[in-house]
Amino acid sequence: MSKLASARYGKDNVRLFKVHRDDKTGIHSVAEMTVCCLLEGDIDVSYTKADNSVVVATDSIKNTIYILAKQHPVTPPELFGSIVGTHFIETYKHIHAAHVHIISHRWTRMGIDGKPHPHSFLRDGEETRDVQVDVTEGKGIEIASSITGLHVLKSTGSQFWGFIRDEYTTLPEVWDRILCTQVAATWKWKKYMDVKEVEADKAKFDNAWSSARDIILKQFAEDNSASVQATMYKMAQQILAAVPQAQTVDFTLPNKHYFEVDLKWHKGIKNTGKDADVYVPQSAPNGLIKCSVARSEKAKL
Ligand code: AZA
Repeated sequence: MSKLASARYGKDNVRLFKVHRDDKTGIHSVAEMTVCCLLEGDIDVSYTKADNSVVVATDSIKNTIYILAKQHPVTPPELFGSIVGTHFIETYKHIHAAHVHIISHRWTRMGIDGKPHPHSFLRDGEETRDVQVDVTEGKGIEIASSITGLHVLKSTGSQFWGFIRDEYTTLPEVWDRILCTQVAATWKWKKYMDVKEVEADKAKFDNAWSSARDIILKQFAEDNSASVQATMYKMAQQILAAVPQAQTVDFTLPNKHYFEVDLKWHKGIKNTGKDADVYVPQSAPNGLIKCSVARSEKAKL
């Protein structure tokens, strides 16, 4: 015997671009997104009895996303995700939860002759701003905001020593190394009751994103890092301090290794330790360091 333990379905990779044109100033703003919207509810019979009468077609889900993008602002993505999710649970009685994931792609305004250009943008990196919005009937709206794919490197100001040395250890201790990672950071917001409450916090989402990004970059650059672990913990603590509504901050940092290459076999060239300036970037394997930092009980009071 078997039973359907859980099910959700919807449309993934819905590509969306919206231009906002300010007719008075002639300044345009653009937003490009990739949206995934998955629904949950009384939909079991579509799996177990081949009964499609409960199915909002994934094509209709896609159409709805475009219509809502026409009718509402798509930024900040935390608000647009809440609008999309709430639409589905309010429109279909048998849909009880909607899970919306939005990836916002970078289009940074060009600076031309030292001035911000009104309608030209560049893709300066593959970093994205992501949100996960979970809207559940009777339970409100849960939002997690993320910075993903922020690729950073420093050529000094990073050490790694004092770790366990035993019969499995070959890694030398270092007091100066290259540190490179691709930041994925997520901060979870307090629960919201409805879209109105999310809308009231509208400005906070953009501010939190730029504060978190600034903190990550400043801490990465300025910390004399004892390890990826120690540096990421400092970043998370500072984000919690800067964003009072954030409940937790999660980090995932790959340690993208750059190894020295010993060249003494060629005419005794010195390229190790203090003489190293040519390195081999390693594609695999890499360290992977994660943490979740929450407010302590005392701090919550
Ligand atoms: N953390 C680091 O920062 N660097 C490392 C580790 C680690 O856990 N292990 N090897 N190199």
